[in-house]
Amino acid sequence: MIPSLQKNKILFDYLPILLVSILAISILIIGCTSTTTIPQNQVEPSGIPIPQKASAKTLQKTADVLSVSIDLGSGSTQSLETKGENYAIKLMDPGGSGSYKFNPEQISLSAGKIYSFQLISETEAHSFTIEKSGIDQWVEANQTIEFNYAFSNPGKYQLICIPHQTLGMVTEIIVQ
Ligand SMILES: [Cu+2]
Repeated sequence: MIPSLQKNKILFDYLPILLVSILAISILIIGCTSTTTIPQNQVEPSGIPIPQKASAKTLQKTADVLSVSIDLGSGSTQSLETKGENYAIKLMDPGGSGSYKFNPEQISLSAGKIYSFQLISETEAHSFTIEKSGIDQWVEANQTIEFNYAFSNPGKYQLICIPHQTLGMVTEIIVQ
C-alpha cells in the first residue's frame, strides 16, 4: 500500500510538468508542420492535385494583370507593371458562336503601345499563341484572362490557337 501511495504522490508532483511538456511539444509539432504546407497553386479548390504546368495557367487565370512584356525584337523582352489600353478578343467555338475563330478576326495594333488584352473563351479551352513573340496564353472554357503586351516592331504576326489551328483558328495581327 505505502509504496503504491508514494508512487501516486510522485506522479501527482510531476503531473503539471508532464502536462506542460506535452503542450510544449504539441506547439512545436504544429509550428513545424505549418511551415511545410503544399504551395497553394498546386492544389485546386476541389483538393485534386494538378500538374505544375496547369497550375501555372490557373494562376494566370486569376491574375488581373500579369505584367507588361515589351517586345524588343531580337527575342528579348522587358517587363513593366503598367496596364494598357483594353483590347478584348473572343475565342469562339462551335459550342458558342458557331465556328473556331478569333473575334475580331482583323486585329490591327499600334507599335510601341501597351495593350491590355482580355481573352474570352467560349465553351472550350483555347490558346492565344504568337510564336514570333513567344506569347502562349491559354484560356480555359468559359474563362477570361488578361495580360499586357506591347509590340515594338511593326509587321505581321501570325496568331494561332494551338488546339484548333488545323480547324482554321488562325489569323494575323498587323502592327503598324
Ligand atoms: Cu481554339
